[in-house]
Amino acid sequence: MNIPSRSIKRRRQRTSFYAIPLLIALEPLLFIGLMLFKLILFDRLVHVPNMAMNRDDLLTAAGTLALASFWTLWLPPQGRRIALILLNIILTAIIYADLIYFRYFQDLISVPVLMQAGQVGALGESIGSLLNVVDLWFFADWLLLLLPLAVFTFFRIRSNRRTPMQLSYLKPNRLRIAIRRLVAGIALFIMGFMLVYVPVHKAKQTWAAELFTGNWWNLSLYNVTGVLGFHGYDLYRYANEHWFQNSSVTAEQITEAKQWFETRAAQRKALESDALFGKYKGKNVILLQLEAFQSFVINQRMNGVEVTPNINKLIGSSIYFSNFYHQTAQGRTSDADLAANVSLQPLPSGSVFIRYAQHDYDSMPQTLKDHGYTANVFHAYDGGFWNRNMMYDRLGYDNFFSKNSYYIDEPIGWSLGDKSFFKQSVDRMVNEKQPFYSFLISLSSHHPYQLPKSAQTLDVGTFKNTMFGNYLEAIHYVDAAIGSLVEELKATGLWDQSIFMFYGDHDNSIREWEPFEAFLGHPLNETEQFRILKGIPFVVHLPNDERAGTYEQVGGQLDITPTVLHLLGISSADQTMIGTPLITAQPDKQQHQKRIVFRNGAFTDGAVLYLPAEDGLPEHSKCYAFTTGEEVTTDPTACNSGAAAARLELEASDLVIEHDLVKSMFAR
Ligand code: GP9
Ligand code: MN
Repeated sequence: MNIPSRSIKRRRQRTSFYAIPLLIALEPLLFIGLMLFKLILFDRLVHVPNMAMNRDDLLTAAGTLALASFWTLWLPPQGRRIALILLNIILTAIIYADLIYFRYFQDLISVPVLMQAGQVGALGESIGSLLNVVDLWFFADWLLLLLPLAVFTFFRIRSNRRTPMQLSYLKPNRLRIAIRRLVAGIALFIMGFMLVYVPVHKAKQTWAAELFTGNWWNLSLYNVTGVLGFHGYDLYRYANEHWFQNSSVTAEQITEAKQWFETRAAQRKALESDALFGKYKGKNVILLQLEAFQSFVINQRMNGVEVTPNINKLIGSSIYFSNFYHQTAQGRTSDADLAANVSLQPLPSGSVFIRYAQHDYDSMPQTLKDHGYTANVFHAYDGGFWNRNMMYDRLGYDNFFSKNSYYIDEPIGWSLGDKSFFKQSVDRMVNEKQPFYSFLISLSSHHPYQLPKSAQTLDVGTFKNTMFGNYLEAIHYVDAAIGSLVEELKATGLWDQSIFMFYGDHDNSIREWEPFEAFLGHPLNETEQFRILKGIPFVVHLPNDERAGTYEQVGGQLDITPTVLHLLGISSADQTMIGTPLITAQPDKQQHQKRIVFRNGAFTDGAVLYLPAEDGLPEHSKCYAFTTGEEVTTDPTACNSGAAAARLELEASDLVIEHDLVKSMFAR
């Protein structure tokens, strides 16, 4: 055997001093470069408006790749190469799966999606149409680089195994190599961490303060963290909520919740002898959820012109609840949807649609389907928003018609104008098997309420070009859209065959009271402010204009499903719901026992309004007379029992949602 001279050995060792770290870094850098190309390609192909990848996003993406691969630097050369090849294959598969999923659902795959079979299964039939030739770029490196590299590594390992002694002289001090690998790995980790942490932290401090708490859309997370960052966070979120958080629930808690829901169900059961129970059996149900539609605009005029002329007219032939309130929290539109269709309280943080879409619920669509109805939901926006694709599948709808199902022939705000949205939705309803339940979610009156010039038809005077003025214009437009919708339903003959209803989802997020006071013409005390902030219309039109009138009894979104089931004669005595029917033959009789509970613990029963203190101290809470707004001083305990009952309602609701106990509350 040829033993190299001492000087040759030294030269080789010197070369390896520089070459080894370089070699160590070269392959991960190549890996990061290749994967960055795929992430950019992904971003171009999904093409989310206002979210195109910029230079900062590119650095964040490089950071996530560094975090995914830093540990490979601790492995010996062949091991590192194999690990990087495997990592490339896995990450490419994830990115490409996301792309396919996005093309269908306008959303990214999350852990709950994978747990919910129906969701991914829906892709099956359309998979062919979701593939594109340009996608081959995702796999080009596999062919040109990885395959030859894998073959090379394979033969290298084999020859090394055969002649281990021949190369041994090349190995300088093993300890030194190990230290270099360790340092290189740690350096890459720190670099990756900083590249991800700094921009995410900056976003959280500025425009995306609620990014991780009240998250509403996977794509908004993607916009900050990139696709791999999103999956990292999604995994963490799932593990935290399902495995690490104290998820134990005691038998005593379950018994208390059971008793609570049984008592509420018994109240509904007692009303089954009511004359209106089942009076509208078999009728279609058309329910509209109107974006940011508050009730303070109803029956008001601007410079002599009615702000909501069509609704005012409709109220004349419908049941109008003038003391009806939204019960939403951070989950905004999705909370309203949950309240109205599931009759449970929203969570104190985040949205049930996002956090617990894999749990079971007693929902209006499913219950109606169990009674022979077809149930469809219509909303002309991206199906992934508020995790609707998943949640609607879970709630039992037959179809979710999202943005892809509509022609955007009247672009307004985020998407399609409500006029065209309603029109196109009715076109579908006409061909639907009856009886049906149609749930329509409008969008044109979404913050910041900026309508195209052609749709601004209300003279808002001094409010012109203010947020409040824009809001009034948007409301006026939505009112006109409802007017056309009612005409359309009458023309198709569906009007008399249906219970037609609408309600607002939440307030308009305008927090200064001056424009409200100027509009209403008087100053507003705390009770009035609360009632305006939470007040939304609830209008129910029954066939033949039956029972039309204005009803002052208090009600809230959680009462919508029980009200519908009552009219249709479907028992909800074994359903885990909080609300009670609002439309009964003798509504006044019920009034004294009705309590509308809000997420922060506030409540009203029509006599008092209890507002808990923001600092949580009971002595700072307020108890007002509901109608006069005067603080109740005669009886300091007037709100105490109601406040305690409100807390019990919220606790029972949270318990069944978070621990997936809805279906186990009643023996069925
Ligand atoms: C979007 C719409 C708006 O699909 O429902 O949601 P919001 O921002 O009002 O919660
Ligand atoms: Mn909304």
